[in-house]
Amino acid sequence: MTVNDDLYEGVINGDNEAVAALTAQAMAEGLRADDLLSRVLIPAMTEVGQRFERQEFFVPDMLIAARAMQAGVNVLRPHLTAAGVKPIGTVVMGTVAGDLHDIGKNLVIMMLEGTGFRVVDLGVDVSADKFVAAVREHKPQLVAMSALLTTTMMTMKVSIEALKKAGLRDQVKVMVGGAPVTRKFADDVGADIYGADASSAARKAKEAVAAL
Ligand code: B1M
Repeated sequence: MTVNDDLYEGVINGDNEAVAALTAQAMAEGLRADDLLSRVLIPAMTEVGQRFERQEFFVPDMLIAARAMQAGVNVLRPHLTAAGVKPIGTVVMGTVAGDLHDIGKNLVIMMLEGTGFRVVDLGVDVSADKFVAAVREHKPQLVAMSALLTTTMMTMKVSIEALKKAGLRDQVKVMVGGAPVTRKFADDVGADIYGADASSAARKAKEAVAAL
């Protein structure tokens, strides 16, 4: 078993302490933070989802795996975010109404911060009204919406329509992403940017803001 194998198993088994220690060990051995995320931690969560679908795992198992993943992500955070750099723009980000999944959102935030954005994190279960109020208050260049459920992704359209109704849509770019979201869906709901994963989301956000 390698450190990566132990880490993968640690996430699946929800072993917070082992995941934090093994992530730190892997970093000390010279592994890259983004590689650990994309090759070990995220695939472990994918396996958790597959076990849930096969009814081998239940909601509490997903929850403890999510906490373990977060323990690893917390170790990686300083390696993924840029400190003390003048912001290249402001992003308001949240997981949409009815949706409580926040691991992907938090990773996208870390990558956006690492790219130089100031990010206002609205948390989870963010209503259209809350997105509108945050745009009025923080005057971001970009609004970023995450959804993990097929039942909640349509609220992205509701939030985009609310921005239009408030007369704010022309002032911001809108980026959408999350496991069920596709490029076509992003176009259909009237988003400007589709983010397939955290690093491409940050890259596309930077390009979009540079083009303003
Ligand atoms: Co949930 N859950 N869950 N869950 N959960 C899924 C999403 C599911 C696919 C599992 C499955 O059946 N295989 C399934 C959804 C099915 C569907 O809609 N078709 C599901 C379900 C059904 C549910 C409940 C309904 C279960 C129940 O109660 N019966 C319930 C719903 C609660 C709610 O939200 N109202 C529920 C609850 C939970 C927990 C609370 C237990 C927990 C979440 C804990 C937390 O987030 N703090 C949980 C978990 C952990 C999962 C899985 C296993 C893992 C999600 C995750 O964190 N992945 C998930 C299965 C899976 O996805 N494999 C599942 C890792 C994360 C890094 O990936 O979030 O996709 P992801 O983010 C990626 C990209 O998508 C992208 O970048 C990230 C990194 O590259 N990205 C963006 C994300 N947002 C972006 C935004 C962008 C750009 C890119 O721009 C704005």
